[in-house]
Amino acid sequence: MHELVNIPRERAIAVGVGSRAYSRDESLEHLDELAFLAETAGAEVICKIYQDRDRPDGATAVGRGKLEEIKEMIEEDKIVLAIFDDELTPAQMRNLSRELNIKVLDRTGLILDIFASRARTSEARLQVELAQLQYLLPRLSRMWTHLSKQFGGIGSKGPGETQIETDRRMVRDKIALLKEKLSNVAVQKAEQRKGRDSMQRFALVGYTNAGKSTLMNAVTGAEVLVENKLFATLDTTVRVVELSGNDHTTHKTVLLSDTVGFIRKLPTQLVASFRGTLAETLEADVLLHVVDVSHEHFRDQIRAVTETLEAIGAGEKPVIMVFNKIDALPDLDLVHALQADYTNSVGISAQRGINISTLQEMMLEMGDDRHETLHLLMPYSAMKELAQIYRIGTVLDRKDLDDGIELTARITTDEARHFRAWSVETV
Ligand SMILES: Nc1nc2c(ncn2[C@@H]2O[C@H](COP(=O)(O)OP(=O)(O)OP(=O)(O)O)[C@@H](O)[C@H]2O)c(=O)[nH]1
Ligand SMILES: [Mg+2]
Repeated sequence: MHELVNIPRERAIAVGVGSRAYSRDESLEHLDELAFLAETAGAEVICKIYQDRDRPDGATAVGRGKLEEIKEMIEEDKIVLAIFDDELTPAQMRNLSRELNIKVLDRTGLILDIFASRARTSEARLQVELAQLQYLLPRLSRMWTHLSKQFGGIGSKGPGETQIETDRRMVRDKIALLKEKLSNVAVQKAEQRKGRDSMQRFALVGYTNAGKSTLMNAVTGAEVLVENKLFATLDTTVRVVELSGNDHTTHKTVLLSDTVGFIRKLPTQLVASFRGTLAETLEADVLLHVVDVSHEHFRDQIRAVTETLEAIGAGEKPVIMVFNKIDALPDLDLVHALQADYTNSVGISAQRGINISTLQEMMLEMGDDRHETLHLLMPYSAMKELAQIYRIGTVLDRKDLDDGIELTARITTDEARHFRAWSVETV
């Protein structure tokens, strides 16, 4: 396991503020999740505090009285870090830092921190850096406006303003540079994917900690990092999976990808920056939505995942609902009820290997209208086209006959039209 250096076991307080958008229960659960996030980042959450309000206070998020209470707790418990659920405005952040006199973070800042310390591949690092700068940019500008107002005379620029312009330009230049680097990576990855386009693609999606990587390992024998931590996975792993039915007559080779998990209130900068990592999900033919049914609030998690999928433009894809961790349930009543609600679903335990073969059979039966199997008789003069099929498709069978090459190949429907002239009936 990697040591997290950003927040080394700092004693922290987690603060939640109600709003009309969520019920009290929901807000309290969000606060628990915030504490879990903080623990993942390496902090030690000493206490949690919650205030019911219609909306957060404009200046300090919590009200005056609550602020005093927090100050006392900080004093008594030697707390060095305050983490607020939801995003703080630059003004709130500034006021709270001054009032509490300790480090202040908000949910977005915390998630960005975790991502920054867990990013391993160069693509993930670039993506996190981009998200961090985009988070910083508006804060940078607003933080400085009061200065320029204070110092700037009528019609002339204040010293603050020149400084902010320089800073902003530097951040913007860096953002542009990162975007360019990322688009180069995207081109390379798209090139790599081309050769695999002959296979149907399945993507694991789901709330963080639902068990996606455990399932990936169970199905493919890959060794993806599994941890009881949020955001254990930040990159995408793709593996070839051979699926065969019980009767061994049906057979299909597909691709399965495992990627970063979702969480509610996922910072929009992060989602946008992670497009590269999410490319496999965006281009998948079928999504396997993994749900931790042993989690008390799994229905909220399903909703958060569905909303994120819609936000990234993957809301219309066919989905198999995979209800995981059934081994942790007292009985199977819940799973049966869920299976009645979701037609295309299965209850499994990725960890114990329960019902994995049922899931594989569902994947096998999942229709694939993007690909077709061609049976061709190609003349020996069509060597160029033959090579093309090898490059873009999967050759399932080949016989070199006197009058040409008999070929069975799996290929995208889009490409298939170029070869249909040589189609023959199978025997
Ligand atoms: N009881 C039980 N625990 C499971 C099962 N599957 C996974 N887990 C546990 O759930 C935790 C998270 O598993 P991961 O596979 O890392 O989850 P993930 O969805 O990949 O999480 P992120 O990569 O962080 O988004 C680990 O502690 C696993 O051991 C299961 O079927 N039953
Ligand atoms: Mg994972």
